[in-house]
Amino acid sequence: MTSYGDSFVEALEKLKKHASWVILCHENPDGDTLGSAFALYSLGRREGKKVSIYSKDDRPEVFSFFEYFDELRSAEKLPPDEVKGALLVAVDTSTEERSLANLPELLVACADSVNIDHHGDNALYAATNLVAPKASATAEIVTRLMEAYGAGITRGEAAALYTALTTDNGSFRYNSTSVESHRCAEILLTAGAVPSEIDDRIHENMTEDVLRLWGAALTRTELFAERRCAFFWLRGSEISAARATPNSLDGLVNMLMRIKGVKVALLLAEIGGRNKLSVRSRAPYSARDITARFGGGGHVGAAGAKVDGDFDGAIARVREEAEKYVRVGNPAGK
Ligand SMILES: [Mn+2]
Repeated sequence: MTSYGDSFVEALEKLKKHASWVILCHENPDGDTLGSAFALYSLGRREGKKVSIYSKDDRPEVFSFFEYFDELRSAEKLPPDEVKGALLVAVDTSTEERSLANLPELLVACADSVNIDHHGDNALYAATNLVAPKASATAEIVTRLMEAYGAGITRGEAAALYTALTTDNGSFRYNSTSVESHRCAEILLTAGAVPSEIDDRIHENMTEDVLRLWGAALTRTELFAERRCAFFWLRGSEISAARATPNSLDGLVNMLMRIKGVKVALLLAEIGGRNKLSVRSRAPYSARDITARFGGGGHVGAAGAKVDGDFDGAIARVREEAEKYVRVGNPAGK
């Protein structure tokens, strides 16, 4: 079973008790928030509950193989009446800002709320906060919740959860991967998830233009701070010319970690008019501490932020802050 403690039991009781669930994914939804949400959505439907899923941003097509994919609705805000009498379930969402724009209002209007997440900097904004920073994906927690729920896990739910798990822990390669990650994989494979099929959908699915876009980024790799930092960037014009979605850049920043000796990897991409910074790190450095300098956050080893200002200014600031951080700031990391 599990060692998630009282909040796990509480979340489970609330899921069982409420006849209506409103499931919320984080902005720019990724595999983990979507896979976890769709698995819960499917369980709710099987249990005869009234369920809905929302996210601020559009659904990435790469996950279109999820059952009920078309049921996800994009909304900047929800009318509070929409959550009246319902259990609000936020998945993989560390802060209220990453959810729908009026989450604080929805938290007041709903019958009850559960926040299921694995970000160590989660702001604990719900009535029940089931937050497990050691989990390599929110999907690990949801897998255990579904197991404990006692209604089984269907093949479709297993595929969604396995996708969530493997996209968040880098196909079981990142240092977040644990015995529990593999135990969850065992549960999901037993329930019918097929890893090779899922990997084909997620990774062997790039357009030629996006592959060349990755190439453009890789070609301009810069190393600094005694080659401990690696950095590249992509302009909005390049991203739109390749018809790339934010999800088609997933995993790109990790390529920099393949360079021998690199401890901090940084990608700055101009997406939807914002300068999006993605950072990866290995000990003793903390990606989260670097992104915190720009008002962002995430995990110790993987974090993100939005950098204000024009793109060229943002490039300069990222380089400067990362260099300062690695050379003089917090070299002990966390
Ligand atoms: Mn996650």
